[in-house]
Amino acid sequence: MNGAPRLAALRGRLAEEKVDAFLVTDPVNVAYVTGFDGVFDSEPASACLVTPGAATVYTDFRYAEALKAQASSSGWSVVVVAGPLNVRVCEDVAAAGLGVLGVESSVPYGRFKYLSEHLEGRVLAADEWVERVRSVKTADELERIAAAAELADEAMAHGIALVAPGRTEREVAIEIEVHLLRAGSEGVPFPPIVAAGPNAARPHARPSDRRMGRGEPVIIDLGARVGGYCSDLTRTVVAGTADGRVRELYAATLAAQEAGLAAVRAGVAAKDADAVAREVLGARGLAEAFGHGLGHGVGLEVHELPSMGARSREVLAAGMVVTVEPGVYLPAWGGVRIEDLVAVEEGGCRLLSRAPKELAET
Ligand SMILES: [Mn+2]
Repeated sequence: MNGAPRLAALRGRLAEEKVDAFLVTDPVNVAYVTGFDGVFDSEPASACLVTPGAATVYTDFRYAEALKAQASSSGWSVVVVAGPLNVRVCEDVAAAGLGVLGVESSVPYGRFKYLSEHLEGRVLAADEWVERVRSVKTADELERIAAAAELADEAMAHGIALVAPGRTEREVAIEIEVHLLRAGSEGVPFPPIVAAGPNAARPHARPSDRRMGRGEPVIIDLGARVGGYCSDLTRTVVAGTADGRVRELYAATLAAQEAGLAAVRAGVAAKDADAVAREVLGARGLAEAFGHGLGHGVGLEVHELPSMGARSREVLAAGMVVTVEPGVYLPAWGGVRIEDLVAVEEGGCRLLSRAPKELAET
C-alpha cells in the first residue's frame, strides 16, 4: 500500500491543530500510516513520529527489514531501536526542538506519563487522527474489502446449509471457520457467531454445545480478512420451519435493514441513518428490542470509524465502508439480525455483501 497520501493527511492535521509533531503508537495505525502490509503483533513494538519535514518509524529487529522494504518508498525513515522506545523518541523530540507533541489518546497511561514527564514541550492527546483518515477507503482498500465480503458470502452459504434441528452451534461455527481459512481468509477477524433460540437474544453470544431446536431462529455472524482488510456479515435462518412469530420479526428486521440501506449515502449524518431504521422497528413496537447501533465502519479492523448509532457524531462520506445491521432481541425467545457491508457513495451505497436475504428454512 502507498503510505504517502496518508502521511500527507496527517501533516495537514498537524498544521490545522498547530502541533509540531505527532506520535502514532497504535499497532494498526502504525501499519496503516507506513503502508506496512505485514503482520504486527498487538504489542506496541513500533511507533511513528511525524513532523512537517520528517517521518520516522521506530521499530525493533523483528520488523526492521519488512518496514525498510515497504515504508521507505512513501517517505519514511526506519530507525531500529535496541533499547526502550520511549527514551529514543524523547531524545529525538528534544534534538529536533519540537515544542508540542500530539500522542494518540489510546496510548497506554504509562507511556503518556513518561512522555509528559520527560519531554521538554507540551504533550497533547490527539483523538482519532489516524482513525478518521482510515475511515475513508481508497480504491485498493475497497477491492480488498470486497474480496473479503465475497469470502464471507461463500462461508455464509456453507454455514446455512449445515443448520438443522439437533446440530450444535459449535459444530456449525467450526465448519464456518475452517471454510473461511480454506477459502483464503487470513485468519478470521473474529470467531464466527452461531446463536440459536434463546442464545440468539444475546448479540455477541458464543457458540455453545446446545442443540438447535426445531423452528428456532439461528443468527450467524461471520467475517473474513483479505489483504489485511475485514468483512462482516450476518444472516438469520430457521432450523426447520419458521412459525408466525419468527416470520413477523424477520420481516420487521428486514424492513428496518432496507430502510437503513436506503438512508446511507455521502453527506448523511450516521445517527440519522440509525434513526431511520430505528423508526421502522419502533412503529412495530420493537424499539426496546433493538438495543445497539445500526452499524460501524469496517477496514483493517472489524469495528472502526464511523460508528452508526444514535450518539454518533460522524457524517458519512464517499469511500467509507459501513455495516447496516439492525436486530431485534427478545430475552428467552431469541433474536433476528440482518447485516450487510456497504461502500458509501455520493448518491447512495453499494452493497458489498451478496448473501440472499429471503428467510431460509433448513
Ligand atoms: Mn457487525
